[in-house]
Amino acid sequence: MTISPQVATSILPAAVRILEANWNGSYTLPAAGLYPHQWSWDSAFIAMGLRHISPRRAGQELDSLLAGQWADGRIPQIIFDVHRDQDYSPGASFWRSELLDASPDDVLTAGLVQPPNHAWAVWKIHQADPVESGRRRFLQRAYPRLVAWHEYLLTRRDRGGRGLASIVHPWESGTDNSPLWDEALQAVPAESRHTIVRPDLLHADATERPSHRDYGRYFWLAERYRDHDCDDADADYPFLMEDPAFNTLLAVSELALEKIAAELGLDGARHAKAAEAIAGALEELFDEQVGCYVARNVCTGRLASKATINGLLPLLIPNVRRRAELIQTATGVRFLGGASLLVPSYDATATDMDPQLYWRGPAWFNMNWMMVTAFAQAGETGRATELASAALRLALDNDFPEYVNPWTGTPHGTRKFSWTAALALDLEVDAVHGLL
Ligand code: 2M8
Repeated sequence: MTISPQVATSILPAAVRILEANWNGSYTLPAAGLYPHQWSWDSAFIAMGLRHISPRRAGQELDSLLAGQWADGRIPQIIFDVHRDQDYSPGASFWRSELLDASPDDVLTAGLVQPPNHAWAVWKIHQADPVESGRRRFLQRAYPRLVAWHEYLLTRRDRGGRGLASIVHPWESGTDNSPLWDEALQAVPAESRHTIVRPDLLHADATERPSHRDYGRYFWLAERYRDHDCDDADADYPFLMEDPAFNTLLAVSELALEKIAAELGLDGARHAKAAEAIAGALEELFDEQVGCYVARNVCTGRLASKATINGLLPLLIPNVRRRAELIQTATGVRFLGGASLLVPSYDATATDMDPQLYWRGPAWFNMNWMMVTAFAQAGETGRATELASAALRLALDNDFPEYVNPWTGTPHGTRKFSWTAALALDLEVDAVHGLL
């Protein structure tokens, strides 16, 4: 991969400065102002970059996340810093996890989860320094916890009974206000009992964040889930979605568990089988009309027939059956073919695509990093290189923004965003080692 010498020499110090500034002693804040706690899938992405600076610290990042795991196996969406409860909503005082037996005693957490990219991260951290990892018994400690996490998702969360995990809230997808959830959210009342405060709007423009109406529904769902003790047994719960991105990460993480098991001298065959079963079940979510995978509403059985970045991510699964169609869609007018610098989060041809509104159009660095990996894996090295170069340049030129306009590169959301810095660092290291 060719990256300009100026970018190559500037990414490392600039990214390290951000990761240092956002490190709070045992984990990395996604962004100091907007996101003042530990977020689940952020930590895994951040650790994938941190491993290049300090494999030990990358391990600590995951250790502190796993300390928040519940007895039922779930890894929570957020582990709260109680000193900053007023800085983010909903916080620890909303979730009241201390009242539930299944939650840990010593940390307060949200009841929801986020996409399962953790085993993938754990394996990468181990590979960065197997000696250090071995000394800390990192894999030995993480493996049973990760197995319990996946078991939770494939049992309690298989609400559709088809071998895919369901999300119970848009926040669980990580792509909060993606158009994939619009139709299903119509069944959710827009008024919550909780008074909604929006500390997020102190740090990002209201035109770039989910609306107050979206928040009404988010809080209504969160209250309903919390008030049912977060037990996943609420028969009439109105929002259950099978997300192709969430389930892709579960399959990719099962493949990582296979490798971790082998490293520990255990039989990893069941993990390979689980990955294959998830990939097989995902096939039912392929939508010929839009040329990618879509989400299924478990409550109604309907498919949300929209082309989003979530639906391209199954390209990360080795031997995915629809590889050719996915590459065609990703490089066609709906995504990169529309003269985009980076892959947008939503169909560039959709009339409601908004290039600056959160997960309804802008390009995100974690998603583009996964697309670089997917293209490289599929043998599309030219694409991978081009995308990685654009991501590195846009990250560096714009102070590592949360997301950008995919056509112009204009930055949006918060800046000095940890996963942007960490994943840019990872891309640069791969580039330097000729891995792209
Ligand atoms: C965003 O989500 C949080 C809720 O989890 C929010 O909007 O307040 C999403 O971009 C999510 O993917 C990310 O993990 C989180 C923290 O960076 O922010």
